Amino acid sequence: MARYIFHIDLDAFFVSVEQVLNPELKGKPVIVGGDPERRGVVASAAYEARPFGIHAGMPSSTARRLCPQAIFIGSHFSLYRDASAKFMKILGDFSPHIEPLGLDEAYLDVTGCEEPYGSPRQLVLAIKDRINKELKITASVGIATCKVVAKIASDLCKPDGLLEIAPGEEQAFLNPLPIAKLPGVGKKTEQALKEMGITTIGALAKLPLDTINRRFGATGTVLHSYASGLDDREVETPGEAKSISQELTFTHDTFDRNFLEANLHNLCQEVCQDLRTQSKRTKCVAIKLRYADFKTITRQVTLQEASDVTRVVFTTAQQLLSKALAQREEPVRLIGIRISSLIGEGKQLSIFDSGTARPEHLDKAIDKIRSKYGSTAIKTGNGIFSESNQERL
Ligand code: DCP
Ligand code: CA
Repeated sequence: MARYIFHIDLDAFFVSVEQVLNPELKGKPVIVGGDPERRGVVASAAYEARPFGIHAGMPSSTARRLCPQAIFIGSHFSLYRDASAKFMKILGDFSPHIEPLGLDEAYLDVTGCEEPYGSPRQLVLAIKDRINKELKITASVGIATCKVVAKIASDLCKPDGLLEIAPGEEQAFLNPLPIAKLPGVGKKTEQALKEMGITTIGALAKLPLDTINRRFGATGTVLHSYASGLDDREVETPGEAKSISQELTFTHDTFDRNFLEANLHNLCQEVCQDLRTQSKRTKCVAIKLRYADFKTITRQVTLQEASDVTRVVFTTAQQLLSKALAQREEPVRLIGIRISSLIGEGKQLSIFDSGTARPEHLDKAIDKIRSKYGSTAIKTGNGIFSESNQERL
């Protein structure tokens, strides 16, 4: 299953909060920011003021010159902080994987959470509805398989928009867009790229990586992958240990499913042992496959219930592997596992849990032996396999 990532951004945030408190301001060219008489700057502009060329960061005096009928209001930060807290709480009700960015925007990884709603789009509509009802503010949402594409999509559909970029459509969506739409491209980079004849995201993606690296160094690599719609950054919930991952590159590329599964099992055992050592459980399991042609995919799923049981993580990873292998028939050169959205201990054991209690005991016994005698000392049935075709990176 591909990832579903939302980028959610409230429209004209400071202005919208002011308009909720004073409905007379609705539909008018309101500007929240510093006093035009005192060299203040615009913090937020209503959409009604934007056709005049007004944007955040502009001197308020310029804004007044461009739009004399604009209504200027000073900032009230405690109001914006309260609205922001309510906004984040609403998002948290829809997915545990939430990464706030500032007061009025956030990434949400909803992979697996969309099922009860029917589709990611329906889930977005439910979120927008809650925000509308509880905050009386509109939001714009981008849906994509990665952060960078979701962010660009939400920006393009403002205000009160919803733009979904289907898996596989990323490059076609990005190609015609002006280079300044790519996160990470500021004024200076935009100018430097223009001097190289690059004005669209598509043109940047087509440029050989060497050329862009020579000019921009490591930043160039990142921009080049973003322009190609490639971004495997996770949605990182603050305060949580980010993730635990392990991967293995094979000496020879392989089609052999049993071999892949056996190695996947060993990797699961390792990450789960780490997880248990940290007294944590995981809510999210992802696998990574790199094919002979270096194309790399990740597939991830959210568990119904957090777990630290190797069997649970392995069974989930095995299902992801089966789906991925069914979708692409290419020899595999690397396999990896990542568990994320880690949460602390506190599981309440129920009397009905006897089914899962046994694997937990087995895990404990295996952890003990492996930590005493090393990771090759014991493997369960799934993991017994030749290790001559493995190379750890
Ligand atoms: N902000 C600010 N100064 C800036 C940019 C933003 O004080 N230079 C504040 C005011 C904005 C809030 O941060 O309301 C969110 O910033 P956004 O860039 O998301 O802008 P808006 O929410 O106002 O508008 P948009 O609808 O384009 O998101
Ligand atoms: Ca905003």
